[in-house]
Amino acid sequence: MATNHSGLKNADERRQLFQALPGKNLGALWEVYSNALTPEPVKREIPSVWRWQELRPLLYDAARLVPPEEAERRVLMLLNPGLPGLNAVTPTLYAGMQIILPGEVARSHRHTPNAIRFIVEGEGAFTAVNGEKTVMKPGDFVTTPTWVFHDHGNEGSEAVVWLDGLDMPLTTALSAIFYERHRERQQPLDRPNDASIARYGRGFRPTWMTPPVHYSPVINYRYEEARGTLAHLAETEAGSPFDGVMIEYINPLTGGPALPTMDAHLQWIQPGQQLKPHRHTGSTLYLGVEGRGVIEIDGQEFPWEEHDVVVVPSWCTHRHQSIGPSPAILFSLTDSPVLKAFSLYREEAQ
Ligand code: 1HN
Repeated sequence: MATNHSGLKNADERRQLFQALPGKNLGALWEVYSNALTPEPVKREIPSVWRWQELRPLLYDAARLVPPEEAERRVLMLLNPGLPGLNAVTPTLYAGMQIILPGEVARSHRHTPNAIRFIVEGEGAFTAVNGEKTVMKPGDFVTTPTWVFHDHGNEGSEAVVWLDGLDMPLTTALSAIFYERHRERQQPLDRPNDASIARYGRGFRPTWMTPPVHYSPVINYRYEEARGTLAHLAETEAGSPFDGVMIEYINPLTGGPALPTMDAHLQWIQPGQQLKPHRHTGSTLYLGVEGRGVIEIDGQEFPWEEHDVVVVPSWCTHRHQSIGPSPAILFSLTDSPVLKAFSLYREEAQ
């Protein structure tokens, strides 16, 4: 048999092989193997901060200049500079600041991405979910799970602003986006206001009702209660060495996260306290709620004040510290339920 393993002939054939691949939608794995399988996560998203002082005037300009008829939701998106072209703050999470003026309505619709709100400022706006209305106050945590109709309105006398968090980049990556408008601008309300809090938010379960369990039946977790719980714990407990005194917003039917893809927490860092550094998989969005602090991310300091947003990418070492005489209170949202569901969650003290 003729052998042609050697020399030029082989090199020519290799070149021909490489040239033939792209036109056939083929690629050589051995060329990219070590770029694809790295010893640790290689992040495209960048640790980032959005300062409320800078964002707020732009949001109020948007409220003045863009009428609600033009914008289904009047939102300034928080875009991670490391993810150009994506409406994303991390590879899985979307975040934005939404403003609604007195008298305005944000029309009713539903979509497959799960969403949360955390109220930043103003009173008198409401969210309606599944026929139930909840009037929101600063610090309230509101859930609008996958595929439930939701709309907002402002029946008060001041602008209301909240942080929106959605798992939209994940849903998009999975090609599972569906969206539909309600036939009415506002959905009909067929349950008492705050019915879900009265029915499921107090440690009881109506025995004959069978709500879905893959997301929390509670649509509003009040700040007063979350903060009161933290303050109570902080009197006697040191909490976690990495997160301080931290509580999870849970689905009362399962004890798990409020939404299947996103877990939300509120944490209290004592005045003058510096916590220990750690890292874990899953990306996290922090919102300053009270006081001031610093998040050190991979050696870089990100000071935060009230309503600033800071993003900590997956597997970045981070360390919390409070600044000043008051406790530092942070809200956070993470995609960790997804990582945990697929055995991809890892955590390390540093
Ligand atoms: C949405 O439905 C809301 O309901 C807010 O307030 C932000 C961002 C992307 C897609 C849908 C809302 C959103 C959104």
